[in-house]
Amino acid sequence: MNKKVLATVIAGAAAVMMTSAVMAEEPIKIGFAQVGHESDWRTASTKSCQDVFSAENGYDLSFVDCDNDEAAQKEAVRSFIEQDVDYIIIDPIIATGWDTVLTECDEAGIPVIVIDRTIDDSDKYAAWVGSNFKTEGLAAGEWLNAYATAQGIEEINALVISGSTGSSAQIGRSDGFNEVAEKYGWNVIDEQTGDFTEAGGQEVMENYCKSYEGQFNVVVCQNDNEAFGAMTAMDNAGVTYGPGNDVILISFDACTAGLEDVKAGKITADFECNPLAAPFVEEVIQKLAAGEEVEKEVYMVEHWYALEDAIVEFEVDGEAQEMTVVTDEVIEAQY
Ligand code: GZL
Repeated sequence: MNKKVLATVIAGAAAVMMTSAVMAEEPIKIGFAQVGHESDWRTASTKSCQDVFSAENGYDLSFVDCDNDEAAQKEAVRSFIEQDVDYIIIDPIIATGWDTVLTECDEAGIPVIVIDRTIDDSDKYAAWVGSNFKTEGLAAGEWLNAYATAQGIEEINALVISGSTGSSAQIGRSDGFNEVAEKYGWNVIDEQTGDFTEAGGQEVMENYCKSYEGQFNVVVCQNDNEAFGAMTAMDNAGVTYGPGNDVILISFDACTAGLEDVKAGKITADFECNPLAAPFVEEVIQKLAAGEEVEKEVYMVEHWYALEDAIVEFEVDGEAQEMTVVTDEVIEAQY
């Protein structure tokens, strides 16, 4: 069952469960402080929440797009406390600086659910639903080792375009990939942030093409939108990428447009980060409402994508990894 269908089924089931609540009670008030609107991934994440926490499903959603501004995000959370919402959802722009405002939520008796990125300096929240970003980074590194070996590529000279500095997605993906790079003695020439945006990816790649002309054979973009920008910059600089070309291009997120670039032979491997977490957040809220225990951490299921020729066997932490061949059907079913 593909992601969209699964999310719909879960949302539908939840809607049925909530309908009775809707018939009986006031809408459940939810405050959601979203990172921003920087990427296709973010758009899908926002839609997932707005689809699930809708008026028809018995919710009153206060949504704030914090535009990648940490101060605005804290302000949004405090506004939810003033509105006396029933639950607060936070996708934390960066992983630290949260204990004070989470203490205020706690004192106001408002449960907080963290979605997607993590909060690393406080545990004053009911649950977190998201991805293991370090696993994503490790998978990208171990895949690269297996693929390069299969291709007879002996030397790896990599450039990294990282995500928003200090976000757990950037920290995890960098830590994972760099751990593998060290293990195999690769040369990671440079790592600069593209802030998870297409413009950021293009700007960094333009600088890389000037500073490191002819010195690199791998580019790692920590999300698809950065990869789109990097491809524009490489096109303009006459650098070819994709299987059999100058550069192996690796990306994360595996959004629909990213998988289209895999199928077109531009991105060689795309490591998914699943944005459709809202149905699982709703399950947490329903359990909290029923006074039930909730898991502190809920991990999303994710896949690693490539074309047939780039499907190789590799392990992460001793566990064999499955890869998914990108086809039109896979693209159609993606978020
Ligand atoms: C990861 C998420 C990241 C995506 C980017 O879970 O926080 O932020 O990888 C998005 O596309 O900008």
